[in-house]
Amino acid sequence: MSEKLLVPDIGDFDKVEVIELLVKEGDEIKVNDPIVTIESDKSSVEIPSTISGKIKSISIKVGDKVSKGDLLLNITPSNSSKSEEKIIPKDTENLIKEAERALKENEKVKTQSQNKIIRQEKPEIIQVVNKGDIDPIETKEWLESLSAVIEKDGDNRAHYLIKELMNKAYMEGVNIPYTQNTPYINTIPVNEEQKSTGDQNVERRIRSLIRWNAAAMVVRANKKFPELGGHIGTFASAATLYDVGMNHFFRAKNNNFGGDLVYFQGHSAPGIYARAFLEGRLNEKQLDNFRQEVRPGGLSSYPHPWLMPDFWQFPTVSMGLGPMLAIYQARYMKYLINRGLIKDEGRKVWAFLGDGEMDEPESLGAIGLAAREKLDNLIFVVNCNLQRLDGPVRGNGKIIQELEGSFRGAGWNVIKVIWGSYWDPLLANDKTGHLVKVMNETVDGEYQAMKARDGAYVREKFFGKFPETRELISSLSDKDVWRLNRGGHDPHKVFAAYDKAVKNIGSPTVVIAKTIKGYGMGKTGESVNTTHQTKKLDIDDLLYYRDRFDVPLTDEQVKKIEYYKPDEKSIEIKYLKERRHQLGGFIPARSTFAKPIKAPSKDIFDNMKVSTGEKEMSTTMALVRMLTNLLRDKNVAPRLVPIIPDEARTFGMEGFFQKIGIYAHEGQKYEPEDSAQLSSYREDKNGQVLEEGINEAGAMSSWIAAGTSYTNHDIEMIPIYIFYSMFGFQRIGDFAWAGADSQSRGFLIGATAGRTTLAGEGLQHQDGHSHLLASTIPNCVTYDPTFHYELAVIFREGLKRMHEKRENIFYYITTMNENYSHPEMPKDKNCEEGILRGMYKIKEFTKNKKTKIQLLGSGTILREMIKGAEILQNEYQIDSEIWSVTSFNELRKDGMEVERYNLLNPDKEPKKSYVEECLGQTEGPIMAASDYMRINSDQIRPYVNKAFYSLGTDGFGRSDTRKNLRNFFEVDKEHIVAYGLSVLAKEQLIASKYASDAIKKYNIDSKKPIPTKL
Ligand SMILES: Cc1ncc(C[n+]2csc(CCOP(=O)(O)OP(=O)(O)O)c2C)c(N)n1
Ligand SMILES: [Mg+2]
Repeated sequence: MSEKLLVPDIGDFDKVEVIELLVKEGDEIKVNDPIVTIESDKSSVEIPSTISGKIKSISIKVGDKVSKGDLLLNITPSNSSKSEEKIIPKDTENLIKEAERALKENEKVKTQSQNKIIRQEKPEIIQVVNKGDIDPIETKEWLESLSAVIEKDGDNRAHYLIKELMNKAYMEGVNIPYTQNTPYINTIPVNEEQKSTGDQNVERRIRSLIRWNAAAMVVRANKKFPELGGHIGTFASAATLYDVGMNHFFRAKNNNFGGDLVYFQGHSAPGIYARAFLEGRLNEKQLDNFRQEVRPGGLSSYPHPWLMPDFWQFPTVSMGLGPMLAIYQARYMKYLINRGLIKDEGRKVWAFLGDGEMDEPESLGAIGLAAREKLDNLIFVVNCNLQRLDGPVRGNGKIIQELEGSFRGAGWNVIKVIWGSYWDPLLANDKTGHLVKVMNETVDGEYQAMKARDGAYVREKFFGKFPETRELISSLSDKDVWRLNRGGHDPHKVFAAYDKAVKNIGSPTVVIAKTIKGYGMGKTGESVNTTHQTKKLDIDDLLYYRDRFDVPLTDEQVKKIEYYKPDEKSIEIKYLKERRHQLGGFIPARSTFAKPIKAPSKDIFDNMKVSTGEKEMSTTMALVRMLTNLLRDKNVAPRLVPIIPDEARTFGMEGFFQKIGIYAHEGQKYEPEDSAQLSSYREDKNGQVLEEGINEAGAMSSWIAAGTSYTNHDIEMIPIYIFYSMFGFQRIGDFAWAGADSQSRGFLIGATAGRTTLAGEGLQHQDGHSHLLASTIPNCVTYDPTFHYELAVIFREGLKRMHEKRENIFYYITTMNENYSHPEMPKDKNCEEGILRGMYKIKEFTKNKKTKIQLLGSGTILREMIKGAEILQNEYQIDSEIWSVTSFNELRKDGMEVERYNLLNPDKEPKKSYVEECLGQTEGPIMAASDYMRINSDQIRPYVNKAFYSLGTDGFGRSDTRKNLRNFFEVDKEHIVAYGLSVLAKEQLIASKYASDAIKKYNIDSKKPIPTKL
């Protein structure tokens, strides 16, 4: 007799290709041996055998498409497979022994404790005996005393006594920390719950329609184009959490109020669209274009202000960014209030987060700051559905308890919403404490499994743990047991939690709500490990979902997956609109009423257009000078937000401490050590500098908050975040991307830039690629200026474009710490235009009128170019034109656009790229160099119809002097001369011996490996 091995449940996938056969007929296989590899468009997996035996026949071949239930193999089971089952492996044997031993121990404790309890005289409340309680009677006496205190003198007195006891214990040497955790029950006692004034029946109906439409839009989109994807499970679990907020708490921006700011969890987007549909803000056609944004009118997959600029405010879907951005948003709101730039209207920042998301280091990374800064305008709602994408968040533990400990330890107000109202009577009747004990001891893996089963299972596995708990539900049917709801799905509990959260003063609040992933999705989607990726529901699932939430659609309509929108005059629509009307309008909505900032007059920058003469300075210093000048401009000064992560002294900005002060919400409570000094460390409640400490991610979050002030606070601000360039994009690239999506406007200054310009610091500090990283962001405008006047022209234009004309771009400018003198700005009338477009001719060497080379230099390496050109002219009779390239990135953007135009318009007169305009008519080959990787200058290679060579700093940095580093990376004047001659020889413009001689003369080792290999 043979047995059949079938394709097991492979989740969402259907017709998946077999790409590998790992067995052949006649093979002896064992259970778990891999049989075939199948591959979908997302992943490949092996299918293991569930039978031991000899393969009789194979029914599939490579290239076949298989689905669940298809036949893979016929196997003749081996006799041994049965006996195998009986053999208990050694490890298992030990485990069993250990478990039995533990059981016996438990028995012992139980009987001992029972004996002790029996000795008592019928106590009213029997304390559940905890393991390790050596004297339960004494415990009981203490607890009764505490109860008496609570009854007589109230909570505060009890709390005070406990605190004193803990202090005393500590002083007596009991050095065991106490937990930050409370029992696994709701934080707000039933008698303290604020009741909602809403009509619960109507709200439930509205919520059901939102649930339905959210699921329908995902299913419809995927029916049309299965590649589109989408999520049902996240919103299904969070619907109540959002709805209570939407109906009662989130206040919109309008003429009278600045608006609460809500960070929606990215994967909940369908639910937010579904509500907007009922509100009449989106139509069916738009819902049908979910995730189809290429043609205008589609809805973005997730919250993306760039793609839906009137709707979404905050990009949150890269998990972990939302929590941090929200914290810094709340902090920035207080900054604006304390600086007197906006009114204090009691606005709140709400952030909705996933429990899996809390594992991102960024998620918890700034909670200390939120507490320290007393951000009582901040409310986190963590949706604890106990699952993330692959499985449980904490199968063996309890995510809610873990988060409670972290947040309370950091100083937050913690509100746990674990159990729904149906549990209230059970908890009230839990006189023995056994129910709370089970709640405490059940791990999340079990909680999840229970919700994937049914009431009978819960009765047995949860309540069945003790006779007392079994008894508690003896009068409930399995259906009733199944209905015992989780707190996050209970609008009463959620309302009470939000009510407490918004009234809390002096600390941020986290609402930790327990829910079910895929709530209501039934067997295919509720609480199962694959819930997250469910984007298709079959007809039975849809019918179940309709019935589960009483959606008034016929079977036919369900089969067509129709949306449901009640009539405008229906109670539901009227109610929903009225609620939003009361709360000031619709949410989310993105708008701006900020006034532009007039760019400062040219003369503010004039002193940067004259030569510095003998005076040497770095571009970082020039920048600080310029900022100091700007602080004198009455329009610009108050709007500047200098942001520095503990490097003000490195950049020479300590002068700002006194001048404009460091923002500190509590002012300065101490006399600083350096109080006598001019640039003494000065903290101030209305300080202007955001001194972020060693915290680039936080600093970038502040920059984003300030850069989007124009929409979130209706005031245009000019954030200038100055950082070590190496710790910029490379460190916080994802935040920069989110900042771009958010349409942030402002300056990022990569200071101490350049692989060879920041000398001694070494490999992890020396940046030779930040421009390339910046170039990946479409709306980031980048510059690598050499001279102070270039910086001035660029900066002024930036102010104008971003803050006067309100273009949604941001600037990345590198500045260096090498000191040199800066020349006067060339008088050429096209110079400014050239600086801004990316290159201009800065110098020409024409003495010899024979052979010529075009030299392009950027940043500090431009100066090596100029020095090299002097040598070429004086020692080798080579003329040259020197071009200062302020931005290879900008040149490339222009080149791409022009090239594309020419290709799309073959019949028209071709346009010239700016690079071609500059270099097209010039004489000689081109050699470019920068303090960045060669690919930086190579970007313009396609747009020059000439021989093009580039030098750059590819490879790991290392500490040494600038001179040695430039020699090592071959971007010093000597290499420029030698390579320049070699280029000319290659182009057959001079004899090769000149190049060979120069290589010898400058001791250039032609056998040295390229620095990328060193
Ligand atoms: C930085 C980042 N990594 C990975 C993902 C992919 N991803 C999307 S949702 C998800 C699971 C989310 O789980 P959880 O935070 O618990 O949210 P839930 O959907 O359960 O509410 C993952 C891993 C992402 N969006 N962002
Ligand atoms: Mg989750």
